[in-house]
Amino acid sequence: MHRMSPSSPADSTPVPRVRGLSRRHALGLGLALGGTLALPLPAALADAGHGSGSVSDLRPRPRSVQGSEHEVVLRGKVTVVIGAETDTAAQEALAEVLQSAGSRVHTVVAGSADDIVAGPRIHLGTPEDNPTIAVQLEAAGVPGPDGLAADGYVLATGRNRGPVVTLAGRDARGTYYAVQTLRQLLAGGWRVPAVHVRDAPRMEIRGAIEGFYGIPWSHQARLDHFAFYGAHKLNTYIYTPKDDLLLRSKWRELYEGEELEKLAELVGTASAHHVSFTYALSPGNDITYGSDEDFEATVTKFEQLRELGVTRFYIALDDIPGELDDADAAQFASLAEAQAHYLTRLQEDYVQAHGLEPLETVPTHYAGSEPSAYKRTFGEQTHPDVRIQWTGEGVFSPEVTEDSVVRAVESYHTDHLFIWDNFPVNDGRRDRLFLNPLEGRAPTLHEHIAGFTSNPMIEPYASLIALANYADYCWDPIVYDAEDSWQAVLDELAGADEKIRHDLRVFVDLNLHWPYRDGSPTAPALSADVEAFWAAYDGGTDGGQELSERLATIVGLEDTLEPMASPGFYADTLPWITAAGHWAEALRAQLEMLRAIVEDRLEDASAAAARVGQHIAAAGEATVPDQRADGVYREDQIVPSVGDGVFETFVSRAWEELRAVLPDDPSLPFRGLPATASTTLGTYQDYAPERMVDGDLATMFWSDAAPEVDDEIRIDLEQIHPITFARIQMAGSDTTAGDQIYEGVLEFSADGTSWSQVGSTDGSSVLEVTLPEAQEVRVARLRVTGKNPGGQWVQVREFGLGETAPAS
Ligand code: 14T
Repeated sequence: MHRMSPSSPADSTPVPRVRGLSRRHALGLGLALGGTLALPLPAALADAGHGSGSVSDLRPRPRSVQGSEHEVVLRGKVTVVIGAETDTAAQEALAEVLQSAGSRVHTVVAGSADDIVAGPRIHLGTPEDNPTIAVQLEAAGVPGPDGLAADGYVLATGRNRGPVVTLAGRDARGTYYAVQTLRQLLAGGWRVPAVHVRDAPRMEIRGAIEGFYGIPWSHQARLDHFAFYGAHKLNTYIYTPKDDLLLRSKWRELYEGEELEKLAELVGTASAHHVSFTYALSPGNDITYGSDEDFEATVTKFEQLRELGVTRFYIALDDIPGELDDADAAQFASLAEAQAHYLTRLQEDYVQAHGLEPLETVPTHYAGSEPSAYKRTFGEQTHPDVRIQWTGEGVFSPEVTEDSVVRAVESYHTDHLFIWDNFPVNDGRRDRLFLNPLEGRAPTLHEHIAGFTSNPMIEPYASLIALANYADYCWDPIVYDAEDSWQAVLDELAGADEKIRHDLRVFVDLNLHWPYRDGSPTAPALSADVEAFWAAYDGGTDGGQELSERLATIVGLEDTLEPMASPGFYADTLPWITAAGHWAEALRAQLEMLRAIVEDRLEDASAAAARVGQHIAAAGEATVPDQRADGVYREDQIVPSVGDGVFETFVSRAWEELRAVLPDDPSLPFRGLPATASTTLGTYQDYAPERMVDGDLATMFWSDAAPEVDDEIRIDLEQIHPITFARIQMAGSDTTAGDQIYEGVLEFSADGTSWSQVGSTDGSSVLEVTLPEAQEVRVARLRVTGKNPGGQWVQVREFGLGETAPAS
């Protein structure tokens, strides 16, 4: 009999790493497992024949796994022994697992006459709801789950008048999680390895908050998410999409008809996967915190949800006015005081009165750990049971450190802080997917906070990568290994096929840059191949085979990824997959062009160059849908950004190679005369004005506000030239309007004083003017004559003047 290790999941000490020891050796030492790759199991078990899974494949990694003496083969008829009150979700999940292992399930209630039967048995339940659990654990010599944290469980294999698997939950959810671990151990096969798993999470709250702006997730996506959360041991989903009007602008109105039916199904399905559905209302835009009517309106709304089975409620106070209305100003000294009054009243008179779970909230000032009057009043005056969310040092937090969390807990005067993590949310960069792993959260945060909810992307299935990372991190941050967790979920989404697994990684590589973290990598695998190519090119050696192969793979992704295991991931990411294919085609044409240049076949170079433009134009098509404040869903609004800028930079450099040998080639992108740039607009971050005249379409000027009438962008040629052509390329692409000047006039001047108008904007992102005859010009400006319709800012990729118009 193997003894339980001293480092049971109840204590928080990291278990010793056993990496480097052979599995047999580690088994001999009887070490407990801390979720490292090396496991103290006989290799035969870890490698698991007969189509079964192995302990090293378990995610989240269990806190402790020990070898036991007997594996259990679940073939033919399997008897499941439950208690009268054993969790039904766990029962159903177990029946499904056994059926897909090919077994016939026979369920008996403990205490009935046919308790003892021939063949393999599974005892399922908590020690409280199923009396056979304690008996079986005793026989196996394994301590029960009572000492574990909430959601914990024990899984033990052994023999007791026949082969037995005991699935013992600390509570109903723990029972369900024991089944999830069994499912992973079987992995579609029918052998349960000889193990005792003793497992519990280090964080109590683990999940997602659908809290972004933009197209809310579909009903089906939410249902699919709940199944995924159950399988990955995530227990929380907070419903608060910013563009569900009945949550924010029309928060006092009740749900009706189909909307209500859908919510009912969400609540039921969440609970069938042991996901706690939390309903988060955002009344802050027009509420009077001290008003009885608004309190009643809140309660009436919550009651509608409580009738559907919701037991967890939340008030979201982010992104609302910082001032009180007149009625509140007469009653309260500050916003924090007014909010605390409202929250406390809800907690005491509604939540506690109905025996619900503690109220949750996100304050109006939800970022930064430094003390403030707001945070102090909010924390001190809100009922101490209320759970408070916080986003880290910034709205987006590249790092969340232990020091920062400790300070935040103090500043908010709360014992119940948990993190609203703005990762991988992309509502501020809707052209991007963030497929990089969750990183930068300290391994000790569970000592100070209750947990994490991830604010995901507008694309639900593309967000599953990050969510699996959160599942693993929150379960045990001490052993969380971002790379390992990320690789595991990529394989899960890809499925078993090796080619699909490989190709999915080729795609994911193109979507790794997270702009909120300095030094975040840009398409690292593609970049390495591009660098190797240029090194060989510059060195005059043969090279670029890897790049060619990678580009061929990227061109094929639309087909090769189609049968991947997660069709939702494929559908969500298809605009980016397709755009990547177009970029790869453009680069392939340029590789041909470069080869022809090197071999001095200039006609061939020119012919290859002529094919590039169409692919770049195709990559610039707006194919991503969007939804803005008007609540209307529209197809084809946004140009997907893929490749983290690496494609664009390659293209610019390749054109320079062609320009060096064929300066007048008609395929060359127009390039303005050398000029300096300036503007009356402010500059966002380091998107400086000179980027409009650097000849690089991959870089741009970006204003830090919407333009006013008479604002301008200007270029100066430093001397007079005869000019017949001008082009201004604004927004993110030549084909789709975006951040740009919507109403403006293009004016030329020879002296910077007297101006003549030569053109005006028409709402598209590119303004081109060809004059019938040359004009003497030193300075050109685009001057704003009217407001931008949606208050958009201004981006300018290039602003150029030419003595002659480009050929095409
Ligand atoms: F309450 C929060 F913790 C929070 O993050 N609120 C919003 C959230 O809905 C949004 O998805 C997220 C990411 O864009 O940021 C918050 O909203 C913002 C943040 C800004 F920095 C809205 C405008 C901003 F300028």
